[in-house]
Amino acid sequence: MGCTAFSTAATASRFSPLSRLRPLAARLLSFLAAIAVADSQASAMDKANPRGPNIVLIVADDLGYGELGCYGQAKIKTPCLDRMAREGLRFTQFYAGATVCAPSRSVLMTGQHHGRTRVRGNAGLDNPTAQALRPEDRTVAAVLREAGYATALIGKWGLGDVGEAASGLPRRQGFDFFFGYLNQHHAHNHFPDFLWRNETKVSLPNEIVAVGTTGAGYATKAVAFADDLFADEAIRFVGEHRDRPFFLFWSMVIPHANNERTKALGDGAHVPDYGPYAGEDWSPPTKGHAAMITRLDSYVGRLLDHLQKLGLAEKTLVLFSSDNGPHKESGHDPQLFRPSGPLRGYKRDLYEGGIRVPLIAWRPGFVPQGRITAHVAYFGDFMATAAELAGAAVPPNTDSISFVPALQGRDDQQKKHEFLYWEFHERGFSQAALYQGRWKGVRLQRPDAPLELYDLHTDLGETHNVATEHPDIVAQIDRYLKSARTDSSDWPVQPPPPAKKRAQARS
Ligand SMILES: [Ca+2]
Repeated sequence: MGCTAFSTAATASRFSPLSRLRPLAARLLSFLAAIAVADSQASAMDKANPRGPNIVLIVADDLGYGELGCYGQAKIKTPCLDRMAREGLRFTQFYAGATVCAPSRSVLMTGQHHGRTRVRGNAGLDNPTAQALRPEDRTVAAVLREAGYATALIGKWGLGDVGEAASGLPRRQGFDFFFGYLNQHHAHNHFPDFLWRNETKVSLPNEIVAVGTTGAGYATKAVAFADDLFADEAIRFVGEHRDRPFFLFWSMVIPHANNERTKALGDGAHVPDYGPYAGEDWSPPTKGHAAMITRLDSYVGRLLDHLQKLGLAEKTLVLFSSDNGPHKESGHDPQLFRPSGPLRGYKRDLYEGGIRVPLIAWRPGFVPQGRITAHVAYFGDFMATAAELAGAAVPPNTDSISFVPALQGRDDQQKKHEFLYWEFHERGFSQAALYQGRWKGVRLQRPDAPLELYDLHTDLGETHNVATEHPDIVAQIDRYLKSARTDSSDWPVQPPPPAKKRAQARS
């Protein structure tokens, strides 16, 4: 299983005299070269391309911090993303907007943290308007469109739907074009019998057993794999817009589980084939889960290769991330892959495993090659980053710091967050905050629960609660948690539900 080089710069460097120098000297020269790149591009606006670079934001669904080779994964093969990291920049402390889908994507779109963004949870079918952006919300897609970008969303949305939630439809929220799933229950099904092209239903040749009315269910005749279609659309969109700045939000639905198929058949990892895992002595869903991630990896390779062939690589910033931590809902063996890497927890946890995710950045000549940054950033920072690159203003009332300096290897000039914030409304109201990139406060299920405190610098796995040893830091985080959020009538602070109802809080 291979993946060809995407970047001409990277290809050249492997054969340059530099590569034959002793490692220390090579590292020094690389460092000096990175400084030269940064100096020559002190402004984020690309002088050769004053309209701003193209931006492709790829977000996987429920991909864990430890599920890529470049983040330590040993069993699942991700050669293209590993190469993307070698040719670009890898963030070690980057966070999703939330520990589940909808609020994470709301943070990503609005640049407001979880306590202030519109959609703060997976609302489900009972209250669709609570999961819809409104006309007064200003998304990063709208900002980029007004700056002259062609904008497209391909894949899963989850922040608006036809009917009561129509205010949040992608084309009312800044996207010129949409192809994919509006409803995230529908998006559980990787072989759906329809998708949306803008506001029109497009029939697919898959035949399904429907579960509910959203399009969710599972296929009995599986022909068209949705993420394959998304890859084709992404490639097409990039080619058609090669002559103007474009923003593509490619929102994959793998490796999310098909929860309905898990319940019915015990296997929520329905893929066209098991790829390199067909011969492994693993259960079908375990093979399927690994195959989903390797398939995802190949899509990214295809895109980067395509950008290279079109001559767009140097004009296009590609970011790859995930919307929350890994799930364990396909019937697969989560222990086999250690999907959170060294972190504690999974999706739906406010511990690091639920919210810390990969971020890889790639743009030859702009993002220095082969670097790692410890800059602490999160989904909400994409707004200010994209706005800076496009030469646009950041909307007021956001919680967003551009990470362009970090992208260019200028970490010493990078502004930092004092706090990052998350909350979670299932199983009672929980909150978490990260102070100074180091001190992690977690309060579970009740607003009056004691605050847990972890020192991520010495205890990445959050195994030792040091709250009693640092009452001053606890008090500081406690004050922040009480003041960080705004009230939302759609998302009131509630005590934990009775135990028997907790199992139903799923989406
Ligand atoms: Ca997700």
